[in-house]
Amino acid sequence: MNRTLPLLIALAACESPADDVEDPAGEDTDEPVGPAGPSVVPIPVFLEEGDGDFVFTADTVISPSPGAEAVAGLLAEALRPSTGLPLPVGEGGEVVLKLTPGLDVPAEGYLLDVDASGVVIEAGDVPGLFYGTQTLRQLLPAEAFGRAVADVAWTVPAVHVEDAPRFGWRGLMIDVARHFFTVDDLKRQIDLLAMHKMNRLHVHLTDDQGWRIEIRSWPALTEIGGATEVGGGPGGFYTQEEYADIVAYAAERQIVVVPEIDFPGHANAAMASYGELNEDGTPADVYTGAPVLSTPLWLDGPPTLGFVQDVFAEVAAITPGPWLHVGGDEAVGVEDAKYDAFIGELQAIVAAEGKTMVGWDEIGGAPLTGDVIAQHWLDEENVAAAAAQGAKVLSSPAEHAYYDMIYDRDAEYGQIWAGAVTIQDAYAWDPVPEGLDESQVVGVEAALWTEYIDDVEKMDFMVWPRAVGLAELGWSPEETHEWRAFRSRLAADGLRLDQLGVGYNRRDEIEWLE
Ligand code: TNX
Repeated sequence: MNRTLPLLIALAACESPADDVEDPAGEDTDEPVGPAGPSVVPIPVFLEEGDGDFVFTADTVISPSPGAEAVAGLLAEALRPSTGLPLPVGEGGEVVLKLTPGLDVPAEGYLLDVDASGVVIEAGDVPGLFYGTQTLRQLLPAEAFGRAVADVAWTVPAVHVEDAPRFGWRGLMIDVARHFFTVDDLKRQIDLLAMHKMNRLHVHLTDDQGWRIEIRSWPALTEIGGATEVGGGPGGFYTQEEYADIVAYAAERQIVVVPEIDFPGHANAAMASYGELNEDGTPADVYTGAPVLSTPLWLDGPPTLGFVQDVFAEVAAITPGPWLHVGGDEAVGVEDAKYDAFIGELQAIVAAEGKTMVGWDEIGGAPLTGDVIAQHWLDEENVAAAAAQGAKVLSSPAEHAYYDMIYDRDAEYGQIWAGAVTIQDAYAWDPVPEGLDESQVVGVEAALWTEYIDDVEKMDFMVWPRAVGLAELGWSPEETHEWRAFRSRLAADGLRLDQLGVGYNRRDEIEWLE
């Protein structure tokens, strides 16, 4: 088993990142391909332009079929502030959202037709319908994403689109433990994910530096563990009601929230909250440093297993989604046999809650049974071991999908242990690990670890536009994956991010538009 700890040998902050960091900005100086008609990101499976266009006016009505009302409501809400149009939802309108159970399109897929007389989006499931409306928003001028009324013609080109995702899991992980982020901060990222057809938000809720979710049977976890963060700030936590609010907001936007409680490593915040979780019976010191500490749970402690069970029972109760992430990474100093046995306990706990266990790739070194997802971040051997035991794989290789990594040597903050991750690096990689079959891969996920990310501006800058590349990698067919063409789509998407006020990195790999 390989449970290496790269951070201990890594440089942490990056005042002066290593000189051998690659800077591919100069590698590809060719003009981007295009402009080639509508710039929808992720690029749809099939898009054909027709003649003419449809124009949204003060008379336009959005008409949902039964079951499509919520999606229609969200579309109207999204378009009213920028268009200033009333856009009522009702019968007999020009913009038709048709939910047709049994329609012959893949899960989350949709058909979209626009001509001069109107728009028809049809799907077999609600997510598909929602994604059809996201494509429609992107076919409008970028100003449609603004928050104030813009004086432009709300024209949609005539198109026929057939679309469905390559992978079922297109996610972003946000570490709210190293630095705390508010409910509204997460909702804002949820909006940005949803417009790019991403469908998972993985929240890293616990770590050495903080515990962020209320557990009613163990209140000191948030009273003590919730009151710290990297750098000594006040930290914070979500009450169960606040967490449910995040989950519901995400669900309306077809995003499943995946909660992570990281055990057995990274458990210092819990151990600082309760003396009985420590071998010497006294609470551990709180930890507010940035470097990874990875204090493991006292696995032989009499209350430990009951504690772990209580935590997952409460988290499962506020998790309508099918997944519980148990961490499992960097259990430094834990003997293999104890680690393996503990992973076995976690599998039983998660199964008893009726959920599927997700863990970082180290879990591949332990015996796995049943439905498990191993999240590849570091070690291909662990991934192969997990897959050989029938586990599915979620691809988050640090050198492409860790957005706490710097973009380049000019970066003012960020990690460098996995190298620089340029926009191209975030886009151009194979989500199917060597030796695995695509059917063994559930999808892709980026990770924003927040040791050095302490505000929303930094979060925006590190996540965007890299996550646009990931979104396309997770959604669009492999044959469409072409960096030069993506560059022009991304430039167009930059205009949308501008409208939304996202402080993304306008790095010169892309010829950004004004
Ligand atoms: C490794 S990725 C970690 C995290 C750190 C991250 C920083 C993983 C499962 N563990 O604890 O925050 O690197 O890049």
